Amino acid sequence: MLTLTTAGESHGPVLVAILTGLPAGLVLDRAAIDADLRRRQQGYGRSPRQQLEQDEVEVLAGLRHGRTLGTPLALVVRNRDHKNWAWGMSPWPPEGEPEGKGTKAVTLPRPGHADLPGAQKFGLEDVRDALERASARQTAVSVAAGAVAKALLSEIGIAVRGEARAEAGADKTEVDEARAERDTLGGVVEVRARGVPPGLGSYATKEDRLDARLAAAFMGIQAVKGVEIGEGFELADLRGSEAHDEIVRDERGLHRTTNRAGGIEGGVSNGEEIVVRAAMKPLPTLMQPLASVDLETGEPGEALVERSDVSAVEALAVVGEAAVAWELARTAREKFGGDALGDFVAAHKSYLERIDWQPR
Ligand code: EPS
Repeated sequence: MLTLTTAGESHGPVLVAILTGLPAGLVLDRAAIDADLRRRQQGYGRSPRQQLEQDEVEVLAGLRHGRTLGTPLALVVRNRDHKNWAWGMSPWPPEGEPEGKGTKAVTLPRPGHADLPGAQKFGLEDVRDALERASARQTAVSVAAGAVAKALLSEIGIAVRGEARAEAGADKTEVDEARAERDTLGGVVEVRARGVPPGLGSYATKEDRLDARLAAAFMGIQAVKGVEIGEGFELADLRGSEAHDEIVRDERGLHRTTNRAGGIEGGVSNGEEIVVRAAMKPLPTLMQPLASVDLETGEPGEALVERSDVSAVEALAVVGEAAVAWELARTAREKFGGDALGDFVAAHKSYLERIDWQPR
C-alpha cells in the first residue's frame, strides 16, 4: 500500500511529506520534481508570496543516489517566507519582543475559509491556528509527492496531465479586472491520465471505487467544490442510448468509440483515458472584505484582509494532476504489488498479456 502523510503550516518553517510503500529501485529526477513545484507557483493571478517562495524539494530519507530504498521517503519543501514570521509562527514559545508578521491574534474570520468552523471545532482564540494549516500552501509538498507518483506511473506507461480550462480564473483580462475590483475568481481544471489499463480500482466496496477515490482526492484540495468524471453532470440529460461508450475490438484490443464515462465504469478503469474535472470556488481572502463578526467582542466587523491570490486556478491544475497521479499510483501498487520496481513492472506486463488491451 502507498500512503502519504503531510504536515506543515503556511508560514511555518517547512512542509513535510512522508511517502510509504514505494517499490525499491525507482529512479527519481530532482529536476522533474522541482519543475512541477515551479509549475504550481506560476499562473496568472498569484499572490506576491510566490515571488518570495522558490519551491524546491529536499529529500531527508528513503533515497540513496537517486533511487528509492523501499523505505519511507521523507520530502521537505521550505517556506522561505517563514523568516518574516519567525516570532509569530515559532513552533516553541517565542523569545524576545514580538516582531514580524503573525504577532496579533486574528479574530475576524473570512467567509469561505476554514477560519470560523476551524476555530469553533478546535476551540481556538486566534483564527491563525486554523488558517495556517487550512491554507493551500500545503499543496506544494503534495505536488512533490505527486511528482514521485508520476515517476512510478511512467514505469508502466501512464502519463497524467492537468490543465486549467478557459474559464474566468484562467483568463488574464478577467484576472486583471477582478484584481482592480479587489475581488477574486475561481474556475475549472481538467486532469487526464493516458495509458491507464483496465482494472484499476474495484466495485467490491465503495472505498475501492476509482471514481470515488479520485473525487475524494480532488475534494481534498483547498477550494474545490465540485468534481465530475467524464461527461459527469451532462450525462444526466442524455438517454442511455446516447450516454454509454460502445465496445469495439481493433488492433489494440478491446476499446471504446467514445469516452463519455471518462475511463471509469463501475468504479474500475476501463482502458480509456481517465478524465476528471473540478470546480474551484473564488478564493475567500478579499481585499474588499465581506461581513464577519469579531470572535473576541461579538461585534460585527469586516473579515481579515491579508495578501492573497486573485486566482489560483492554474495552480489547482498542477495540484489536481498530483492528486490524480497519487491515487492512480496507489491503485496500481495495489494491483501490481512489487517490493522491487522490477516486480511491479513485470506484474503489469504479464497482466497486459492476459487481457485483450494495449494502450492507444
Ligand atoms: C492561501 C493564502 C495565500 C496564498 C497561499 C494560500 O497565502 P499568503 O497570504 O502567504 O500569500 O499565497 O498559497 C501559497 C502560499 C502557495 O504557495 O500556494 C490560503 O489561504 O489558502
